[in-house]
Amino acid sequence: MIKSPICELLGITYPVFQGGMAWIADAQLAAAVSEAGGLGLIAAMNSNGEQLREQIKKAKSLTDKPFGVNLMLMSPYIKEAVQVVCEEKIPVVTTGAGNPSQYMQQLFEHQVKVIPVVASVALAKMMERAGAHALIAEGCESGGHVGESTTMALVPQVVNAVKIPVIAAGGIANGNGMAAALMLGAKGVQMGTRFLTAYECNVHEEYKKAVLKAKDIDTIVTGKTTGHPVRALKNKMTREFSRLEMSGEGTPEQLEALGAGSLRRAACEGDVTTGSCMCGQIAGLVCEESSCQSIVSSVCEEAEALLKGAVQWIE
Ligand code: TUI
Repeated sequence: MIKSPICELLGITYPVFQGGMAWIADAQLAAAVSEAGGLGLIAAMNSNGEQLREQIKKAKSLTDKPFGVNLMLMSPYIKEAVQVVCEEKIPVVTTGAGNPSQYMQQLFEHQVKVIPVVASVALAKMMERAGAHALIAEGCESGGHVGESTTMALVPQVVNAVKIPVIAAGGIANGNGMAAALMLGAKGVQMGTRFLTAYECNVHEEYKKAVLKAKDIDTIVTGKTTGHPVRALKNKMTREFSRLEMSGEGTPEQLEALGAGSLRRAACEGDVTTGSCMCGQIAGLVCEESSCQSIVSSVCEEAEALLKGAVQWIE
């Protein structure tokens, strides 16, 4: 069985995190991933304090295993979310799309472990100095808000730069990806796209269908010119966004308006034409729906078999 120091740190069975997907990662998904032995995470992004508390209470009713909360640092409700996490004695948070420094002291005072998502060595070092318990190094293969570096290049450089455990994210959806991540020096993996088509994932059916249909080259990053680069499935909205962005025709206000509410429209209403289906480049590998239990255990079993078989390369 694959085990790593991150399992002991968090009291989980398998070193597999579920991505904190905004508008998607709810109590049901987080509880199912934690029940499967991984680390489930509720996305705080879409909720105010009371809505987040409700989701936390629901997850607690569905599992006795540890689960966490993902704090999206650009959220208008970030302060409330941190407060609720502390009050509800959540054992671990991951953070995304920014620098969580200003919230870390409060979280540490409430014994919350902090695992920031980083997209650069500079932020990784800063987070280690600030007391982070581990890091998630997320490459630009991932869906949603992305940095510049690929997982292949980012993970070993972050691993080299810090002493705390590093979790790899971006472009991982099966045992090959997990085995590769461990060989890059990661102590575990985070997957988002793979969990989009889990039975327990409440994302709209049309969004699931779009992910299942997607091929290797069906995602695109828009928003590089606005400072909010986001990877999503190519559709009418991303084509229009790209055209406005590339031609220089679109004003920042126009681009902002095109993006506003687009993830919620796709994830909750199933508008996969003018909504944003945030999704990673590995979508082409995600071809069936399955339970979180089978996702977590099959990815770990595949990785274990591959790692055991790797002696074939040694003479
Ligand atoms: O956060 C993510 N992925 C996300 S957040 C999100 S919500 C959203 N909705 C609509 C439009 C835009 C966003 C959807 N997907 N991943 C973690 C992540 N963090 N990836 C990259 C980073 C990151 C990038 C720069 C973290 C820190 C950073 O620098 C911060 C600094 O101040 O140095």
